[in-house]
Amino acid sequence: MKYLLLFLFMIPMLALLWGQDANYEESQVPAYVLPSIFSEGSLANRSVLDWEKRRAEILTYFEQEVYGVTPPMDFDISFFLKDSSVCMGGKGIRKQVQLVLSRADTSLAIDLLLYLPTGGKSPVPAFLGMNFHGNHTIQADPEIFLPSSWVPNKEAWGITDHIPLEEARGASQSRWPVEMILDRGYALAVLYCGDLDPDYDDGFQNGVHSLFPEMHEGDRRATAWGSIGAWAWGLSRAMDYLVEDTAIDGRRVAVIGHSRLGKTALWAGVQDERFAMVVSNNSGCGGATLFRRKFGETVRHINTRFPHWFCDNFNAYNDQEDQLPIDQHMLLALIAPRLLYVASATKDQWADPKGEYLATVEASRVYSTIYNRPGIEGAMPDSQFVRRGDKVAYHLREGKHDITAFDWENYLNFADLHWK
Ligand code: GTR
Repeated sequence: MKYLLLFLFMIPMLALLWGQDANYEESQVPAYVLPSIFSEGSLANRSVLDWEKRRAEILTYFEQEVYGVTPPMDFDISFFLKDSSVCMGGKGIRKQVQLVLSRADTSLAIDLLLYLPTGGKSPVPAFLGMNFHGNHTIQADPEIFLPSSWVPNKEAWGITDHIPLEEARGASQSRWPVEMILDRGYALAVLYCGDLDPDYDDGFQNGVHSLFPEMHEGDRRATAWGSIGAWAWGLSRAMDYLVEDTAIDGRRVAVIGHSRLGKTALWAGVQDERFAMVVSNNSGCGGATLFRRKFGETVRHINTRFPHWFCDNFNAYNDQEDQLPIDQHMLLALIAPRLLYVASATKDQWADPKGEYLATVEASRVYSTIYNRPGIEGAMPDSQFVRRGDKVAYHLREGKHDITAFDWENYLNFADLHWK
């Protein structure tokens, strides 16, 4: 009897955890009012200066209420080139660089894997992104270093005790079309997110959080950075290296991410204006979609399953989305006037493709009104489409939650329009 009661009590909790209580009906989306990009009045007649002032205020809301505060730049960083070899039949150079971050007597090592195209003009533009399981998963190449950090278990790859295995080499290669990227004249740089912060809730003891323990102490706890903040910080540290590498054009670097790492790419791109282009692939809740639509994953779902992704203050918005001082169209707007690309997939309803589209349309008003660069507008078609403004683009791909060659081709086409 006792167990039966416990079981009955747990059913709603499990439904919440697995998102079975999520809304997937457009007719059930509540009426909502988005916070306006300017606190008072419309966008018309605002200058770039007005926007820059407002931009700083909005950025503070995201720090204080959503992702947490990033620590100041008081740490040391050094780079060690551990490998430089010709690869892919001469099409590319593979470099592996270790980034060592240190502060007081603590340090953290991160592996950056970089592919440079050969034969074209140098320096080249680059895409920088993070992977979920280790750099060795992006190509079936025995020379890529296995991570020395914690990796998520994955039965399909035989990983059961958080230790990376040889068998996973190339397991995610469909997500990283290295050869196509090189053929198009771009470099690709990747990092493993777990090198920065293992993706589980340990009260912020491990990863880069251990270098900045004071961020989680006393009054600062509620606004301390979570894992998304730590991963985003890692992308900026990779950028510290890329701007030093003379083979890369530091003014043409795109930061890209899929899913939780798409949320991360957006937050990195917002904070670090060295990124000239920001690509969000199926980033969903806490990424490009609007919280207030409560379609698919909601604030409560995400905070329940991933309590370590955002700052503690964000918990106050579980089922209280309308109380948020921001919504995600404002996050996207903070990328302006740099290049912004948001992409969704038809079968990825958990990430709310329509919310991602609407947020992009709203954000693109900053591009069109403040910067005089045509944005994107119009109703959203039901099936696959690509829509480009001048500096903002969006596409909906047929298929599931993933990043595919179709997605990459469109990101490269958009980058070509501006950079080639
Ligand atoms: C899901 C999560 C999403 C998305 C995804 C991913 O479980 O609910 O917000 O980030 O994981 O990263 O694959």
